[in-house]
Amino acid sequence: MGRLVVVSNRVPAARDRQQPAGGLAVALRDALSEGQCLWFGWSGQQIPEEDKAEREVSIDKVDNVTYATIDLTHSEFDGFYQKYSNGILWPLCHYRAGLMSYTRADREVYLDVNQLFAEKLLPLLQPGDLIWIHDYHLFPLGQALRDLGVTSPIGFFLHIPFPPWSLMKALPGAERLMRNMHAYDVIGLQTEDDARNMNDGFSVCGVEARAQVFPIGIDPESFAEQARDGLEHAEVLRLQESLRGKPFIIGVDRLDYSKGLPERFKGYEAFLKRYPEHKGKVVYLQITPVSRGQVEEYRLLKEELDEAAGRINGMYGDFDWTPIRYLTKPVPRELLAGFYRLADAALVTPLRDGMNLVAKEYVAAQDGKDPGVLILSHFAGAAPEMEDALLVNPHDADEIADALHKALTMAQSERCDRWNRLQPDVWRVTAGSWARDFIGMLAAKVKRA
Ligand code: GDG
Repeated sequence: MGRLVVVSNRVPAARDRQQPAGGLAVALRDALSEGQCLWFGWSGQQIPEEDKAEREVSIDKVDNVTYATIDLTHSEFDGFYQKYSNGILWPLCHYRAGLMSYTRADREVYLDVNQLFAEKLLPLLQPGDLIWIHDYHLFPLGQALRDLGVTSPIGFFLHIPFPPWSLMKALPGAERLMRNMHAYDVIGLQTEDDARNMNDGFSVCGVEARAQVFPIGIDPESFAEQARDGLEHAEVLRLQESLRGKPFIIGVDRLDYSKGLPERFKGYEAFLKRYPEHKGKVVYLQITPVSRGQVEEYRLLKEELDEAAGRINGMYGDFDWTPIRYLTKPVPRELLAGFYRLADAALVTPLRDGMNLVAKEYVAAQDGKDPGVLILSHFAGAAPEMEDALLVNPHDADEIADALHKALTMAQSERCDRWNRLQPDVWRVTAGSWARDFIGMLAAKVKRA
């Protein structure tokens, strides 16, 4: 099999290259462990406009993986990453066209940065490479590479949802985006719904391309091991002591409007109101590290959540009880695994999500003899694989409230039954199987003439 070339907006920072800490690096760990690999993308650094002409790709080789990165100028970062990728494509793909603020100028910057990626990657490519491009930042990159004469197989995986064409066409230039997808030999999406939506778009636009389903997973063995070892960490023990045997609910989400956090807080409030027997007894820890803090929508969301947590704690709390423990700093991964293990229930209630790995991590972290209960939104990509969770509509606060009550009063035998039915898929559809399936499909593509 040829050399694997991964292209993504962000490339792991130098400090995370020896031991990947999360995200794509963990998902690709197996795939990157064999043969020579190249990983190309943005360095995470911004440079002044005047340094643009002299910028060069910087190369760092760690074992068999070569990391090749380029810097972006402030205006490229702003137009390509903040405005077009995160201010237009992200909301639209999460069915929130109303949040999208489109300008033609941002689209130009997005296309220019994709062109820049193609031009900087081109000299690094070798015959026989398999090129795997990731996510919405880089939709047009495949076509840009083809235009430069690249004939290697190129695959594209979209980590986030793809909306129905009737919604997608709200994007000016949507048809061109679809036509450019023709450049890819393999197009992967998370769920049947997403693949159907994209394929409908292809039919409407007359594009001969086909999206297929490659659901992503986690590395359940190592996550379960981290969770088992969790109690060796002083911080996990400190959390356990602070609970004093009280029922414990956990939520873990990047701060993002797709994750349904204000709706979740409303659900928790409805739970306290309608099931007052839990007041003073239950502990809910919401871990929400701030992301994309420079984008206006995210700043507003943070204010809304800060306000809601403060209000709920003021209204329902007592001198010896805080209804929501709300953190906006990240928690180290090994502690997170231990925290999940302690939790009697997890709230995973996105309004829309490509997959949602937290749902899978929570299941992997449980002790099968006395497992906690997963409360999961119908609108997470993980929902079709996880029907033995308590599935809820995140827009219905009372449904979240009922699910919380049900989870915290559920008999151990039912918790075990549900977990025993959830566990096999979490172990079967993993990060490793996802990457293997995708790369296998890509390798099977005959070289274009
Ligand atoms: C995109 C798609 C798709 C969160 N807080 C902390 C922390 N996390 C970790 C979780 C989990 C990861 O971040 C989040 O993954 P998700 O899948 O839930 O969501 P996105 O970041 O939106 O990812 C998504 C995914 O791509 C993969 O294709 O599933 O649908 O939106 O691993 O544990 N990790 C640590 N501290 C935190 O505070 N260490």
